[in-house]
Amino acid sequence: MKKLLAIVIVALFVAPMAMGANHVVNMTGNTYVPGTLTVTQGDSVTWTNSDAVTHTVTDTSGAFNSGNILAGGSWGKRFTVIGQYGYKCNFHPAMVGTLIVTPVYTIPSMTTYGLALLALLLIASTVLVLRRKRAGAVA
Ligand SMILES: [Cu+2]
Repeated sequence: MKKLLAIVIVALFVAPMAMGANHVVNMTGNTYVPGTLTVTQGDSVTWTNSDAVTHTVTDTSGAFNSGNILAGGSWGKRFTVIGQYGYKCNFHPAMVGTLIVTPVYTIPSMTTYGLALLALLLIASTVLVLRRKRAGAVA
């Protein structure tokens, strides 16, 4: 029973982070599009350089730095730490963007997370019923 509970807890809290979505920020006309992007903890973001000049994705507080992203190139990173990140291009001071990483636990709708919870509860209760039947505890 304790083992099952541990599996359920790990599945609920680790699985959503492991299944992070992918987002794309386009660099075009010396602008990040979208300029502000909100993602969920564990998601990945890929910056794609559609310009004919080199850009960077450089966090203003030093949390990350892409290095040079050549024309047509791209750079990606997975974000696991919650927060608001202001970033800029080292070559174009007016080229700025914001990335907001929100906690994985605040998904407000019955989407994948809710369905996974329902499935796990169903499995857990089925296992419990089967165990009781085997033990002869069910009248
Ligand atoms: Cu640039």
